[in-house]
Amino acid sequence: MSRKNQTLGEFIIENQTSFKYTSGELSRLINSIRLAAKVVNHEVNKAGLVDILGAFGDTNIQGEDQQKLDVYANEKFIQTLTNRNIVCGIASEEEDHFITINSQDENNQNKYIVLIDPLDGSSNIDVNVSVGTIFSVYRRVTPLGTPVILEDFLQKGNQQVAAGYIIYGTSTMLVYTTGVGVNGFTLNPAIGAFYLSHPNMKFPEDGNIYSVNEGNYVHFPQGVKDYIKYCQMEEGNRPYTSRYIGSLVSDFHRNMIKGGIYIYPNTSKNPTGKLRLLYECNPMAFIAEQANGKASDGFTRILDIQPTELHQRVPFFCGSENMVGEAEEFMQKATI
Ligand code: AHM
Ligand code: MG
Repeated sequence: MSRKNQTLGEFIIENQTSFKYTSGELSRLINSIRLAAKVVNHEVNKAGLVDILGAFGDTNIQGEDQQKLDVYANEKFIQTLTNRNIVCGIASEEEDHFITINSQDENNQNKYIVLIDPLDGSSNIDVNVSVGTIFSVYRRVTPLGTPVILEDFLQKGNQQVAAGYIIYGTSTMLVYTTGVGVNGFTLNPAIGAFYLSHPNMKFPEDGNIYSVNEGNYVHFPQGVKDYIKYCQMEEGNRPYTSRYIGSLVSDFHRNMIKGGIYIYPNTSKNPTGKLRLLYECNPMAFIAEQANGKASDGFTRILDIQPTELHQRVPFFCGSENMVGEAEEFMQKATI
């Protein structure tokens, strides 16, 4: 159930019973992500003032060390999830190893683990272009009250309980799914509340936007080169238009609203692609599928890939169902 003008807090409470596992723990988890998002948003919005307040890495006027925003975001999300004692483990793009929480406490009955990319597309910050946070939630597979192990994190994407992203853009939005559709909430900065602005988001089945870093064209596999040429041909509703922000969350968000495909393929420079399976591709793939879209590595469904490493990379094709399907056909044909 959802209605416009509902706040995220109200939505979480009203929809708690539609979660698969209803102990209230997942609601508290989403609530703490909401809180950290607001704190990080505040800091991201000040990024343009670095020349006035001091550059990152410098000491600010209060004598405090300025931090890089991705490091700051990482700390805030980890702190919030740890302080509220909500999860038993966290893995982050910013950390080499996963973090165990209250591992010695056998009374720790927390069952969720979180994987997070605290600030994705961070090369865009200095130039005032949108960035995002991506998160993914699983139930642990090892027994409650024991320290988490790598196996808890290396689960297939189809086991996700929740996933979402925060986009720090012209407006700040939190978009998430718990496996019953996708809902988007926009922050009203005047009062610090997220309001349901985009209920039940869906990818159009088809679209005319392709998002890929064409600067890498010569390094792309033949199937992707052929697909791009197809996008550029004058037939049907083609040529398509090209839009590439270089910030996965923003490119994905636009494509979900307007219809389009995002591609980050393997290249001769990055033979397994650039994006990370566990905290970039899996959460976005879960959201995409919940919004009638599709996500693949060019051949296989992203959510069915068995992870083998925490920071594993995969090629990523994601967006409107028909467009991803067509791109896959080009990939297949090129291997024959
Ligand atoms: P990051 O995790 O280092 O920020 O990299 C991920 C980002 C994505 O948001 C974006 O789509 C992609 O890298 C852009 O890469 P490129 O500059 O190679 O096109
Ligand atoms: Mg990233």
